[in-house]
Amino acid sequence: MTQALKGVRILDFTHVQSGPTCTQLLAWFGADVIKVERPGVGDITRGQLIDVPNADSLYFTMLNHNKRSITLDTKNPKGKEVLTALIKKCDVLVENFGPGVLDRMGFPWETIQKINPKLIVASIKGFGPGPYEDCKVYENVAQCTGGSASTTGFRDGLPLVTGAQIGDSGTGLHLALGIVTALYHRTHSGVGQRVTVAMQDGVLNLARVKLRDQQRLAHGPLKEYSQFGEGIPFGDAVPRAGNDSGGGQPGRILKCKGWETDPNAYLYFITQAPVWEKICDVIGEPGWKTHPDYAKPPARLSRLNEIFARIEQWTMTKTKFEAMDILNKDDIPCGPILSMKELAEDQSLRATGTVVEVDHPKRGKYLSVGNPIKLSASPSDVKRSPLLGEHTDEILKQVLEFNDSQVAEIHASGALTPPPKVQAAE
Ligand code: CAO
Repeated sequence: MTQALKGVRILDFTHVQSGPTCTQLLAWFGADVIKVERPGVGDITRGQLIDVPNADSLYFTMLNHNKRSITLDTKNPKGKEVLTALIKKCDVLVENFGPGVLDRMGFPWETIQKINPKLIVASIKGFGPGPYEDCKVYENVAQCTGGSASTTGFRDGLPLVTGAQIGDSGTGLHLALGIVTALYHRTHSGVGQRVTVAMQDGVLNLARVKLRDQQRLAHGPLKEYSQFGEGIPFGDAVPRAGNDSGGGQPGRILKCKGWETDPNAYLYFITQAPVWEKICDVIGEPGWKTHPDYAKPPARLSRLNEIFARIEQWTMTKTKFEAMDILNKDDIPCGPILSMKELAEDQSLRATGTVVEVDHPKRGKYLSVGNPIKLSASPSDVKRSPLLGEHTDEILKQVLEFNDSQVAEIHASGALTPPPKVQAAE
């Protein structure tokens, strides 16, 4: 079996989370990803949230699998020569520098196109063209400016950011799709193009059901929101909806047995209309199957608090896993709130490669999330992240075909640092 992106070479100028998510996916699909890092420093995340002394952080290792690392000072004249040579040899350049950085380095799009007209240049920025285009952006800023935070949390509480990194990793996913689309386009056009994704746009794309609700507000209250049943009027913007389901089938998070001491003893329960009669039987309310206040979905909308309180009386008698087993037998959609501990220990996720154990020469074994996208003819093999500059000489010789004296000259220029020696963790 060959890997889907075998033969594609990526010049990876990404750092922190958004860009590295994208290039890691491409590497998992078989692309040769060459990560260019600043000599001595590297991707700033190597040294952030350190848990094992002298080892790259999990923040870095979990976002940079299957890549090669070269150090290069792109502000050094010799470094610029090496970068130019790399641009000639690569299919895609991916970057998520702050606005204008690539131009200031001396590599604006026009220059890159002249060096290699087939190169695809893919960028993540915080905002697209407009009043904020020059702003630097991190994850939570994107969540706040993309419509997620204003619609997350409880109606009478603060806007909330989510644990899922929709601003960074979400935008990285969008960019990866843009890159493979541009690569496909190049197979018949023969030319490269620019691919850009703004983090604000990526988050808004993921929050599109809330823009749907914004427009529905003009035609009346949002009846599936809890506040409708509570008689609380809507304002002119989509409110925060707590744990209400974002779709047409009402749902809530309900307590399960043990909730008093276990912060994750909860279950998401959806009162899907086609299985309403089964729900009534399970919770011991057979009368609700025919009662005009409960039998049909529109009648239930103003009574959701009462209905979910009754369902919760039932879920509180079961653990989240017992409830899941009982409800699944009747095709009632539900899901336990799984902690990170439970996910880390989940054997089925290990079996599919979604959770993988990786060995690292400086930190030993650690867990990571593997490739969540499964291709039947192109499986992903997760390899550890590179040490800073681990492949510098290998790339200079193998990819750029420099001879020993040319490599020595580049080293002497101070444009890069010698590769580290790799030794197994003790
Ligand atoms: N050699 C020499 N210089 C290098 C270099 C290299 N290999 N790699 C980077 N640099 C320099 C850049 O040239 C730049 O210098 P100038 O400002 O003098 O032109 C400098 O490093 C800083 O680059 P930056 O602006 O990208 O980095 P930052 O740490 O100041 O900001 C971030 C980080 C993430 C806020 C910014 O890159 C950004 O807004 N990126 C776009 C949005 C994004 O992806 N955000 C998500 C990040 S993940 O949460």
